[in-house]
Amino acid sequence: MVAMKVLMTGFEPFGGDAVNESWDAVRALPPRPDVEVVTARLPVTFAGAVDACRQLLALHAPDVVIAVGLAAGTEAIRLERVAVNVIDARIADNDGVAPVDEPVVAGGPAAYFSTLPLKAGLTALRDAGIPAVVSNSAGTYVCNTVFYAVQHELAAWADVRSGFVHVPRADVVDQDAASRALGLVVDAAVGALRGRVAEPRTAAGTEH
Ligand code: PCA
Repeated sequence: MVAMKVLMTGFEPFGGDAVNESWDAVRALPPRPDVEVVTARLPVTFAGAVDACRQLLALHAPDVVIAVGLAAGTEAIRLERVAVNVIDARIADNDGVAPVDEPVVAGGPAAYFSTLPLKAGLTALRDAGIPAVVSNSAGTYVCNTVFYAVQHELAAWADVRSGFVHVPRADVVDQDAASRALGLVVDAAVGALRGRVAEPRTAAGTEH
């Protein structure tokens, strides 16, 4: 069987933190059978992160792309459903840049959905005892920007699954559990591409 290629990214620290749990979780990803995983650490800058992603996609032509970021203050792994075409930065990025109400891609669609099998991933994480939710907003900062830019780049590609996962701080979900969770999301995406994983009809919505 031809090995699938997975690109998984985390972020450098930002906002005065010394670490970023997203990169710690990505780099500790347990190896997967029949899957070649390429990992990269992205800068927390609007321009640099998007440039880096475009280069990584062109270089590796991955079958699965999972970008991962830290969502401080959250209590569960967040499988992001939707990327929106807006930047509204509450704090400056690591370049000191803080756009307000600017598009990620001028003239681009309002939003893109994740193409990861969210409900299969959610079920796998919950079955593994890892707290997980489907989230309907990845925010309006660098994470959402990367998510949107990746979905926009890949919109014309066939047979690719891509999306974004936010991890909580390590005192809520430790690095081992976060890495295992990312591995399960990879497995679900690869399984979906191979036609082996069906999306269960599991309700995961919220009223607000
Ligand atoms: N979290 C930020 C940017 C980098 C990161 O890890 C976010 O959620 O936008």
